[in-house]
Amino acid sequence: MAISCVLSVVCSIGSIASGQTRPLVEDLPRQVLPLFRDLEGGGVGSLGIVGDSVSLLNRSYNWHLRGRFWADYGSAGDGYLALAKFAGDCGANSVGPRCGLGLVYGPGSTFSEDTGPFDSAGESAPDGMWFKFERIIAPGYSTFQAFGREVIVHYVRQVGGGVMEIDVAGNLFATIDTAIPAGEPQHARLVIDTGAAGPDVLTSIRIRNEGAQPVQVNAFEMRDASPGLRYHRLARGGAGPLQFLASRTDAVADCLRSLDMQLLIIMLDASGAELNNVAFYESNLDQLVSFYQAQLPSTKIILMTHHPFRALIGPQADAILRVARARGTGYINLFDLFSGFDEMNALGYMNGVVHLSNAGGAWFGEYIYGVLRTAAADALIADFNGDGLFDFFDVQAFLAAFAANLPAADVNSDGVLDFFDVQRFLAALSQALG
Ligand SMILES: [Ca+2]
Ligand SMILES: [Ca+2]
Repeated sequence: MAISCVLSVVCSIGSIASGQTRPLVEDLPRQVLPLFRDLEGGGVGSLGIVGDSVSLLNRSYNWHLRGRFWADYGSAGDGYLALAKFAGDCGANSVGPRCGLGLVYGPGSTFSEDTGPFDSAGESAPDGMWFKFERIIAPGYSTFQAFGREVIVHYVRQVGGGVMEIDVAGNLFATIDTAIPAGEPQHARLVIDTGAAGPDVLTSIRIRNEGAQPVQVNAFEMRDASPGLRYHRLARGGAGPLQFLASRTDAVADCLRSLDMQLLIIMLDASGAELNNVAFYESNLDQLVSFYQAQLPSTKIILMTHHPFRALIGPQADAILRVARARGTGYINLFDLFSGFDEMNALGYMNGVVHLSNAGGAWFGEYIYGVLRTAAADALIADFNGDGLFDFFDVQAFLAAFAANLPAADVNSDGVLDFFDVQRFLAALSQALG
């Protein structure tokens, strides 16, 4: 770790009780390589964030982070977004970046809270959030406005499930019976080609249920045919690892696999019974990471601490680092970037005692994008032979290209092949190897 500190743009400053150093970042190049290789190659990058209210609310860092990706690589769509309470509050008129769907609630429509422990229906959703339609007096229905060329309806097939009719732009598109005869709830998808001309074009989608048996639809996943980043918000207010452990179901695993994520960022601090028990928090986080790794073997993972809005985040930042090292994930430490709430608040970065203002969201989004991009720049150079590994064969491939005077060896992109390319390659490899 010492060499990565010496060469890194961001270096270690925090310290933990044992006297060891708590780095600001660790083991990122390996984690970001698949995402950025696809983006740099003109493909689709799929990024998810499992988080709490800090990753749920409008104006927060995640939407600004997504915006930075979109500015550099384009938008491949708005991704997975729960059809829950909050979705309607952050559309085009939000103070921050757009982060929602347009919603027109109709009768018979009920939906989960966007915060707190997962209820039984929420255990079939990766973020615990759901929307239900059922006939009460009149048929149940709601209309949504969704972005992009494709809308994937993520719904649940279950015992007692009802029949939904889905209209797209005013025309009946599909009638689906969501009932199964027995067994645990299952995740299912309906793909709608909206015909929309781009990622910023809205299509009206109306779901209705004539019957008394409820239909559960968890989310829309908005996709576009254009290359770029697709961001999936998988966050639930007030939830820590303990609450997310309730989402270790087959339905959630199938849903997560369908998102094709190259990178998953997990940003959960302690909540509930974990608050004053770091060991319990650490154990729960470890089990949650273990679940994601088992279900998503090709998805890279980064564990990220919270900003230092309260001192309790410090010991959790150490616990997160231990889990990251044990599980082989990356690590981003936001806790040591500021001295605490007062400093962030004086800078205008806070909205209340926990959440980020739009300015704070922009600052942290920019910062996180910067460390991801820096790691990606190193990774893309270090994996010179493009096999996803950093090893001696990359050294061999680089030296061969350098000796043959190939443009690919101009890794510092200054149009000249010289010693500085060798230096840049070795620095990138050193970073990548950590
Ligand atoms: Ca390689
Ligand atoms: Ca050069």
